[in-house]
Amino acid sequence: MKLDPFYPIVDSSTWVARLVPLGVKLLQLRIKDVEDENRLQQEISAARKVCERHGCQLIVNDYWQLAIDEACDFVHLGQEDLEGADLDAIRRAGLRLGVSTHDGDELETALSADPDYIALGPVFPTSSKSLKWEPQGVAKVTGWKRQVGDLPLVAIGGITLERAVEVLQSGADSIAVISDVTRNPDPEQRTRDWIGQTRR
Ligand code: TZP
Ligand code: MG
Repeated sequence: MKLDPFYPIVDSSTWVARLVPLGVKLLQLRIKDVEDENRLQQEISAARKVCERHGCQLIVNDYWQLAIDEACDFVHLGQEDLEGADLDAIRRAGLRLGVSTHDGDELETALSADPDYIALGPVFPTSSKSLKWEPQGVAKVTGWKRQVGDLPLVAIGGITLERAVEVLQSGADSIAVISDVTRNPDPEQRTRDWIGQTRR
């Protein structure tokens, strides 16, 4: 399976509606500040509709049951989510799975879940998430890619468009990015630039 090299992460269906029509083909909805189940479902459902209309694969962070209910494409889980998630149910529903990793032990745990991609981060310093791991650097991306072989590798953390070529050349199949797009003064133009400069 191939992943699009540009993998933006956004926190609302409003962002999905802004960016996906520009040609984004892979996107994660990562909602961290909503607890109301109905609202979460509405957000995921709205994102799903936009993605479906534009041929974009939708990855839902954390909310695997809602992702199944809304027939999304992927679920993305952190290490801490793996135990509480019904991985068989995710598979049976035909969804794919991505798992975050930050070190060798986590890579082993992630691989035992038989994921469809592995994410490694943070590659560079990031202010979008507080993490106990130091920036991993691009050499680690190369090492991870050697270990996962054909399994797609997503690099995340502090990656800007200016760093994208180096990260892809280091072995990443795809780059997940939050702030370089959503905190850019012109997120739409930045999205077009990412697509233009990364699409194979
Ligand atoms: N996981 C590891 S780094 C990170 C996440 C969610 C944040 C990435 O955001 P940014 O703004 O692209 O550095
Ligand atoms: Mg999580």
